[in-house]
Amino acid sequence: MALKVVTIDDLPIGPGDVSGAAVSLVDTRGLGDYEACMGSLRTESSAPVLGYPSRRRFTLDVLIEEADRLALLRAEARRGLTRRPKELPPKWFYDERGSALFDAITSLPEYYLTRRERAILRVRAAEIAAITGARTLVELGAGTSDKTRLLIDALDAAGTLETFVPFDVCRPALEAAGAALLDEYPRLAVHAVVGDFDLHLGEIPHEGRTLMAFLGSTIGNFPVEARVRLLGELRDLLGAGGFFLVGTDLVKDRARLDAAYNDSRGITAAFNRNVLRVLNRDLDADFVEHRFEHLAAFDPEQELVDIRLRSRVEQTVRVAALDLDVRFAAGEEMRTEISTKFQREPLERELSASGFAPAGWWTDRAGDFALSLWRVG
Ligand code: SAH
Ligand code: AVI
Repeated sequence: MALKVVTIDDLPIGPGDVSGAAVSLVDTRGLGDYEACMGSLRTESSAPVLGYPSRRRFTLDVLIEEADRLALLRAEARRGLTRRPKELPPKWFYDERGSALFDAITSLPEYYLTRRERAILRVRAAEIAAITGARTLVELGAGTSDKTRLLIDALDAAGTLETFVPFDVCRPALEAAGAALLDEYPRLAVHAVVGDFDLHLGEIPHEGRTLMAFLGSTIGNFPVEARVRLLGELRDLLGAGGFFLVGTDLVKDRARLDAAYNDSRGITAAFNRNVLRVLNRDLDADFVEHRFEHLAAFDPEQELVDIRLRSRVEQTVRVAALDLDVRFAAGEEMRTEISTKFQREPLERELSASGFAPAGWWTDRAGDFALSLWRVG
């Protein structure tokens, strides 16, 4: 697959200019319409503003363009819908609507993960900044980078941070977050990268002492073999002396886990079914959402929450872009995500085996969630 890198450089500078330009980048584009996006980009620099560096930069590298994204979706949907049991990778949840639904999940009363991780970061960010002295902060699966601001604040206060590199498959999320960050951090360069964990990790730019953060327990969405592969790639990318900070949800009482993925307002169900909308829109499919039921249950043997869509009826779905008719039996289940829950010792063994040495382990007071820091040996 040919990948083209588009770099948007040197957006206007100064507090008013930057926020205005960045917001208009997001607002004026047909989101998801990448051609229109490219057409609306401006490259200009204006006079220095007192108290600000003479040039500030917002760079957006697009490692996966729309045509490549659609080709990948076609390949992964064909593979997933024709195998038994059927399965779809979770990356396809995250169009603009899916990212907004995930954001809504993070404030649900049942979904404790985000609050717990934020609580740890509030207390530990300064310590993490002191240990790492990072000049570059990379964030994998950055989304809104909301909690990450605690790390940025601490690294900024320590005076080491120069560049923030949010990496995500969801371009609208990166654009919105980039706009806000430029406004909030006048000294920070933001180099956002639109890419896929499975394809583009090796192309993430980073200079000097680097801290790579993978928050939210997104690492738990990888099956174990893919997770081990990912850790090896991150170790190689970081090189000796690089730091890896990872958020992991911990094994706990089954009822709380089940509740976290079956919220009473149905937001998680809508998030799960969003993948069907993505297939309808991008592959000209005719899934009817209410014919699929959201299922999520903790599997204590595998220590993961298994997230699926179950066909309520026998039905055939047409996926026109694949020239494919997909038959679902009544009650047939299709896996859309796993969310692994971790324990300290096995996780330490896995990271050590991948070449990382422990540099910090912190949990919230209830012991629900862990944030751990690792140094490449
Ligand atoms: N880090 C944030 C968001 C977590 S949601 C938090 O802690 O709250 C998971 C994020 O990973 C989403 O923003 C999604 O777009 C991104 N993501 C999922 N699969 C991806 C993939 N294959 N490649 C790159 N990003 C991916
Ligand atoms: C992004 N990821 C860590 C979330 C999780 O908890 O596994 C995604 C999610 N799926 C359903 N609710 C939240």
